Amino acid sequence: MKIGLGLYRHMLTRDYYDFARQAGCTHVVAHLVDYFNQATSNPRNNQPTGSKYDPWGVAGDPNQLWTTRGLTTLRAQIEDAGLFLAAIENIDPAHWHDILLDGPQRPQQIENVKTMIRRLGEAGIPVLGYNFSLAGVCGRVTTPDGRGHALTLGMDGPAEDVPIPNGTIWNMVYDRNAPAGTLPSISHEELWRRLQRFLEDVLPVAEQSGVQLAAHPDDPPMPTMRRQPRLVYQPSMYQRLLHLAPSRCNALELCVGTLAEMTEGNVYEAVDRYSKQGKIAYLHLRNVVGKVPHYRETFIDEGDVDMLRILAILHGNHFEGVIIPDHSPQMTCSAPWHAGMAHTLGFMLAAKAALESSHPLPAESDRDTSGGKSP
Ligand SMILES: [Mn+2]
Repeated sequence: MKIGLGLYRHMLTRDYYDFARQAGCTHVVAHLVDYFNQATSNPRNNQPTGSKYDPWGVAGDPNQLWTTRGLTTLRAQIEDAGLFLAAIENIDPAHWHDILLDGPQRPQQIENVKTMIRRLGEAGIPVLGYNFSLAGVCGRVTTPDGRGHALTLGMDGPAEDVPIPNGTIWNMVYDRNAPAGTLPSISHEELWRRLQRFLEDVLPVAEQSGVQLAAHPDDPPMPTMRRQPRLVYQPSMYQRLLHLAPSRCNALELCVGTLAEMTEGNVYEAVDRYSKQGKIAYLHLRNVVGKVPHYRETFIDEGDVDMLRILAILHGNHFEGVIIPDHSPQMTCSAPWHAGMAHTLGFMLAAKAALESSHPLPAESDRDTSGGKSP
């Protein structure tokens, strides 16, 4: 396993790369969507939060796709800092809202996604994380209920009171001039059909480009949020997603915290099952207490999940991919995001060292270990 750090768009700077190296990372996962754009209730020194029904921010420019040059420059800057760029996480709602909505711009937006996948391949970036969701990451509340009164996120019950307004998708505003009104509810089967069409349309380009598509589960994993269905809200539903479009490029952005919030199944069995299949492109690590619709995010060393057991399963299944911290509660200091990430990364480094010293994998010299070295 390799240890990385996820950086939001405004964090794609040398200072943050140096911080990642100092904290022991070899890899970076980069977000190009600016979740915080023009947001009122979404501070930049935390994960994107919004509030229970307030969106994160305003989506990007529909006419500005990621360019090969921009991606290549980003990769070079990260490598210049001594790190590898493992993945780009998430597609801008401005570029694919009508794929999610099955709207009139869908054909053009399928071309958008194909173009961006080709450009990722040209830039040598091997993974695109995505989250096929209408409501997106929403319905959560921030409370000072973490250890030591840390501010943390969770659910205080279902989020069905306020449907999604027109012009909003994936918890971001893509059309500020949309007519008043709300999105009509659709069925679970309709959403699965949209996902299948999407995968069938773009996976051939992903295969040609050498780019894996990696699906995040629905966070929070409720059957519905804001009166819209969700796809992967139980661990077994990841298997349905894999069966939907068999391809080496149909893979998972497995989120341990989200799986732990699910009401069925077992997070250890799920990590074992999907890592044995070789289907985890990269992994989010986060601990929680409780399950939907009542849970809260915790520090990595507390909570319901035995993180050493999760990492031992991955190690035992020879998982070679990148693991990044997901979210952390806010630590009380002048740099809450940095402190939370450094705390999580220290735990991950110690666990990795303990696993590798007590259970070294066989034939280490025969395996590709280049990810552990600087480029
Ligand atoms: Mn996650």
